[in-house]
Amino acid sequence: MMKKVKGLGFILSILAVFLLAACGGSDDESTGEDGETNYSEAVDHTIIGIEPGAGISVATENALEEYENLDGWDVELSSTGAMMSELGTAIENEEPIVITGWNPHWMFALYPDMKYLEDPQEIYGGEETLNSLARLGLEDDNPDAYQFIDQFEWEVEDMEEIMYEAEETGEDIENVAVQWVEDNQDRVDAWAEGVNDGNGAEIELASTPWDSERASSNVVKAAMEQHGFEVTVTEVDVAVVFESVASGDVDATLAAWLPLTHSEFYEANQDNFEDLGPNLEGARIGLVVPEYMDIDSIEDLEAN
Ligand code: PBE
Repeated sequence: MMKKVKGLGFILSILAVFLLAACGGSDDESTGEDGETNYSEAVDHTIIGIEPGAGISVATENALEEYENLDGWDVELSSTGAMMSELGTAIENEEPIVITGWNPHWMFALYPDMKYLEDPQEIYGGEETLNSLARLGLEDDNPDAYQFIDQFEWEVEDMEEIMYEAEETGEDIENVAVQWVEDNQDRVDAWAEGVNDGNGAEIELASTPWDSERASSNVVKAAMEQHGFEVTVTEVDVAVVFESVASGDVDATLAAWLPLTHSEFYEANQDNFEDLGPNLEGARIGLVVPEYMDIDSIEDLEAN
């Protein structure tokens, strides 16, 4: 009898070992019982963002407040370069990641299998335009420079072509922009239509350090310099871009993402600059994930 009980105990303990192994088989706590990945746990309830102060960073902080299902989430703000390198590592290992993404940028050219998460609360707005702003008085002081900047317009694909090439070749964006102007002379000529030679007039453009704005500013610089203007591009924080156009410290900027991304800076300064309208249409910002993540909406993420 004793022996029998012992035997049963032995069998039970073997069973227990198997059961434990089966349940705890995965040391990845983000895999649920049904084998489905809990992406929110897998990414540690963290969105990988870019520089603090960027419009998209401000929007993401709003998203964390407005979406109930993002309760207990954080956004890691550091730099665009750091975010891109985390994205690269995640994609290489097919791991989940949630980033702040936008177009125009080379991220979708390099990693085409990514998607924007639906944003039912429209925290990230819809289609954005990139607008040119001029300081008050530029039209009177230098109507030709004003007209050139006003006539500058191009497409998402143009900007992304420059950004992607700079990324792929390691060449400085400024040089790629100069080359683009040489290769697209017909486009550039349209911006100069009816504009008199600048006769050495100095023009200062405020830009941000993001590749998108480095591309547009350096394209316009190269194009205006073909027409006798002396153009300086000054890279500053995005808040300072708006302030410096409003104060008249610089002549213009091509870098205003509207109506949402830079709305805060726009509204704070809007009586003190002239909005020349879009130089690019079809821009977008939002939360972006790799296609292999089986979710479609920000609301598919789970609170912590
Ligand atoms: N961006 C790119 C900027 C504008 C240019 C989307 C990262 C932002 O302020 O969010």
